[in-house]
Amino acid sequence: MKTLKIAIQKSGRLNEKSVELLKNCGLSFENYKSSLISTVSNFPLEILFLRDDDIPEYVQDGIADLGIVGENVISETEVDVSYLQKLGFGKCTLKLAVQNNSDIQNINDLNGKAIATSYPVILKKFLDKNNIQADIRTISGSVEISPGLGLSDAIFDIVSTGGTLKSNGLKPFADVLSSEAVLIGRKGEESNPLIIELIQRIQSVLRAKE
Ligand code: PRT
Ligand code: ZN
Repeated sequence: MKTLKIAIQKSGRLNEKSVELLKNCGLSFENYKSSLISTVSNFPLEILFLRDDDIPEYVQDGIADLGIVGENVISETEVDVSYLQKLGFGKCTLKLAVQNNSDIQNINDLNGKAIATSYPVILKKFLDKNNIQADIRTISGSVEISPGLGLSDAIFDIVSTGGTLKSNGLKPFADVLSSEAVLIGRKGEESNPLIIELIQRIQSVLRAKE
């Protein structure tokens, strides 16, 4: 049977938990910081270590059969993949936030305002759905400093503890999307027995944690 490929984050917030999950599934593999690919010795599986942003497209295009990535990244890249299993880690919420002294109190106050984000696709959908016309400023990082610099009136960003917002003098006022790490697969491959076996192992690891 054809060896499966699973794409996980190379380094960052999801890397460690993704590796731990696969190891807890009884998969045996080397995890060198420098390697981009690792072969599992006791299951027909290869692990690809990638930037999280690339994982949805790799799975959609069939370069990887499976992937572990945040739901926020899947929504932002608008790929067509199947959601196989929520994994219970990497939990966060995409929120709108403003400076503590801002006049903006609810989403309708965003009309005509500038919002900084690294998630323009998700934000645009949310604003359109709520009939709000705002100027989306896409920046790739350090979104939290943009209101203080006068670059935006509000931000739309990932929040987990809220500590980063607080230390930048910001307060959240609307939750838009909650997210956690999920196992995704290429559409049409759901009946592959190796994928079914792997999902069963993952589910029993998750059940044992409950
Ligand atoms: O290098 P690569 O592109 O692979 O990684 P990355 O830098 O794009 O992503 P990374 O490793 O930061 O996050 C990977 C995934 O973890 C995200 O896509 C989310 O699904 C999930 N996740 C969970 C988070 C957070 N929690 C989180 N708190 N991603 C980012 N943050 C950041 C947030 O952007 C903000 O700057 O942490 C800050 C806020 O944290 P709090 O705790 O202060 O609220
Ligand atoms: Zn990324």
